[in-house]
Amino acid sequence: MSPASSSDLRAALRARAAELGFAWAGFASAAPVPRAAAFMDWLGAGHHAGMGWLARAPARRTDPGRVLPGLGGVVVLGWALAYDEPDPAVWQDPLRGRIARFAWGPDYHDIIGAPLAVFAADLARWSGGQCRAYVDTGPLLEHELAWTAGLGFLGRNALLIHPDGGSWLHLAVILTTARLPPDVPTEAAGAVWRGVRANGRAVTASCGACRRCLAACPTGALAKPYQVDARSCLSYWTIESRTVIPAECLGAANRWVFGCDDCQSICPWNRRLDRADVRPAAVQRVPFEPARCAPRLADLLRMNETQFKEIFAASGLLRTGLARLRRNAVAALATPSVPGAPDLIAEALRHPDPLTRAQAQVVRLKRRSEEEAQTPVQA
Ligand code: B12
Ligand code: SF4
Ligand code: SF4
Repeated sequence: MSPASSSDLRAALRARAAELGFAWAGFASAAPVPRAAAFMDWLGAGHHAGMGWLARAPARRTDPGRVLPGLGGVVVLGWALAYDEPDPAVWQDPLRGRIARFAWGPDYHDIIGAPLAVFAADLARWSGGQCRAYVDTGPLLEHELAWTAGLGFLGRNALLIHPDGGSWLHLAVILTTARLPPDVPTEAAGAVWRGVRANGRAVTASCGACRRCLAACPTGALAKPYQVDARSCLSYWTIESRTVIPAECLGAANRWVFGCDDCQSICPWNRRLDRADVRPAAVQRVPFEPARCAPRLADLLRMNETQFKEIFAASGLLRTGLARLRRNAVAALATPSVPGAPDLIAEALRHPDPLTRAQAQVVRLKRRSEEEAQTPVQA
């Protein structure tokens, strides 16, 4: 099949995306993104922390036409996920770490990669144009492209929120030389979201007066709403950073050992997937498995490579590696309520891996200074 007009092509692409399991599809303009200045300000303020790759050729990142010369249009796809609620007895257990939901199942880059490749091949064949497809790793501002493609609005938690499914989603972007007219950004489509009604009331696609995520962030990384200061974000420290996690990001960190969901699990938009009347047809369910989703901190400290690869088979944690996961487990020992933490810290201080020892040192000093601050001064 080869659609005759650009509107036929858009319709055929939407249908193909749905067949392949994508919950949402939209089309963004080939022009530079509207809020490029906000990205530049973010970089200028140093909010990208050690992610130097974000600051490399920033003008390219804000202008997809520089990534694919002759760009005619941008397709943005959303992959929706629904997660089982964690077992409270396991999740609240102070001896266990917490893994962010997106990493509970197989690596999302792999899950989305295969259907995305099929989609891009169909687009190239139908249009006769060139295509480049990305999930997460392209030199692109995926939020901006998703917003301009009408896939949702940007929340104060700095995540893309689809009004029918919340923020538990992943984005994929396909740049193409085929001419594809853009959709309308979500807010511009009207304050009331496409006629969806909750309990008979109109739903406005925005955060409104809500500020829950700002209060829920344990480290103050959302001091400036709509943008994350990665220098304080636990997701940055536990996934991206290769160095010791600094003392100021420990303690209140809720035992997160890979990523962090505090600014998402609090968000009222993330209850939408529970509602059969609004949730999209294509939603992949991910189960809660204690060993993969909330492993014991002591187990992480003592785990060897074979056990790591077995427990976290096909998971995104494999990219970060055991050494950094162990560092994160040691960092979680700064949480005051972890029973037996001093013994585990002592064990970590003797570990052969230098990163583990260095992190243990930071945790030990932090705990000691907190204990000293609490000790009454003798007259
Ligand atoms: C770098 C990065 C990070 C960094 C920085 C996070 C960030 N929000 O910028 C760190 C390591 C901290 C991170 C963490 C996470 N990430 Co991340 N990350 C990225 C990546 C690779 C680039 C993001 C980027 O360019 N940030 C720079 C900022 C400035 O860009 P921006 O958010 O688009 O900024 C715009 C807005 O701030 C807007 N703006 C500015 N002011 C204002 C004011 C108003 C009123 C409005 C409306 C807008 C607005 O303009 C800016 C310019 O475009 C993207 C993939 C990609 N290539 O885009 C994934 C991506 C954003 N991450 C993703 C995920 C899942 C996560 C985590 C949830 C993982 C986890 N559970 O731990 C956390 C969430 C943290 C958070 N609250 O954002 C998903 C998000 C899906 C979604 N629903 O939005 C993405 C899209 C990857 C994917 N393909 O699925 N991530
Ligand atoms: S991921 Fe965690 S630390 Fe980062 S902004 Fe969200 S709540 Fe804050
Ligand atoms: S918690 Fe509230 S303020 Fe934060 S993103 Fe969700 S709706 Fe917006």
